[in-house]
Amino acid sequence: MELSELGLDPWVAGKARELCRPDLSAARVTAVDRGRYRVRDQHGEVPAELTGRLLRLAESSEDLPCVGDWVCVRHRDAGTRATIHSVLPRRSFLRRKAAGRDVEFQMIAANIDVAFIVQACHFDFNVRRLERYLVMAREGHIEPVVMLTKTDLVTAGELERLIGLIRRMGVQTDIVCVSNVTGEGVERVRAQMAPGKTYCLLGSSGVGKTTLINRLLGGDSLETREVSQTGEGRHTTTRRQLIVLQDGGLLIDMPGMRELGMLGAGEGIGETFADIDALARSCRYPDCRHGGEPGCAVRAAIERNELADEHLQNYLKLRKESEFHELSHAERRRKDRAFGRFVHAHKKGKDGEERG
Ligand SMILES: Nc1nc2c(ncn2[C@@H]2O[C@H](COP(=O)(O)OP(=O)(O)OP(=O)(O)O)[C@@H](O)[C@H]2O)c(=O)[nH]1
Ligand SMILES: [Mg+2]
Ligand SMILES: [Zn+2]
Repeated sequence: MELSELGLDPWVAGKARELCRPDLSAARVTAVDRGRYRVRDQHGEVPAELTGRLLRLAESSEDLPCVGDWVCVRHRDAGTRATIHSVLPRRSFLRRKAAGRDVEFQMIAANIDVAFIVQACHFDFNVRRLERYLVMAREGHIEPVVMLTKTDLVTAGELERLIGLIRRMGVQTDIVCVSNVTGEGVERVRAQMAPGKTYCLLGSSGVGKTTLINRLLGGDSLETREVSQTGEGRHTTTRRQLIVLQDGGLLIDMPGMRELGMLGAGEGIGETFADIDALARSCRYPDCRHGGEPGCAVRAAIERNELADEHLQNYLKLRKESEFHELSHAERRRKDRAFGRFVHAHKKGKDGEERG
């Protein structure tokens, strides 16, 4: 399998030529499971570990490889294992705020072209959560597509209603509907996926992500939940892995997300709420918070029933969270850098040979 079939594009290929010299080669991280990695290149897939140097130089978990990353490796033991020496720059990424109060980001996956934001029509459907995922994808420069699963559990009328709710929130992305039970829509998903492009399935536990991948693979090679459940309970998929489909598309399966922390960047928010941003340009005050100021064009649109109030509320909430994280993230980065300089100076002074 050529590296381009594994998703290597000219931009990353250029980075690889520059950074994997002189005796390393490029490979893609296909699985991550608590510190254990697998990488794949034109020779096949092998287990891999990080060099001590990579671990030492990492300032935060964001600097460590995640599934979908391109890395520079050296093969060992007659090509049966590899060591990962560095992570190539990411073209796109999915990340979230790590659990806990600390402001640190956790990389979920990298170098993805399209993220399917998956919600089940039954029990799981929630437009606010959907918007959060849309922001998350766009912030990481990934094109989102909404996917509704388990359509076999609702009537056609109910499905129409759900799609209407999504559209009412100003969501203009594609919406695909599938049932893994009847197979409806599965071929449409397959047709949307191009060879050498990377896709991921993002959504709560139990919505049918792995079941869909199995259907696309035409078998049941991946573990799914035995009995049909409502979405509560344990996670079936526990590791993130990149799967190569027969038609050449690359698909990342991941565990459902329990906690969807908010990420930095107003960028993703701006794109997801483009309708509000456009209206806001006509507000009387340039710094209007749309909280009842006179001449507010956003409020006026809600009054005219052209904009859902819930959509605005979600926007205001996400923007507030985002501003908070932006600030604390910047603050933390600054401290980290100061700390890094301290360690560096300290090492230089104390033991000059501690290097590499
Ligand atoms: N009725 C119905 N049930 C489905 C459909 N797709 C999946 N299921 C069932 O939903 C349950 C959960 O499916 P999984 O594929 O394991 O869900 P998942 O999204 O991979 O869950 P995690 O791995 O925990 O994140 C299983 O019992 C499936 O059989 C569907 O389209 N319709
Ligand atoms: Mg799964
Ligand atoms: Zn306003």
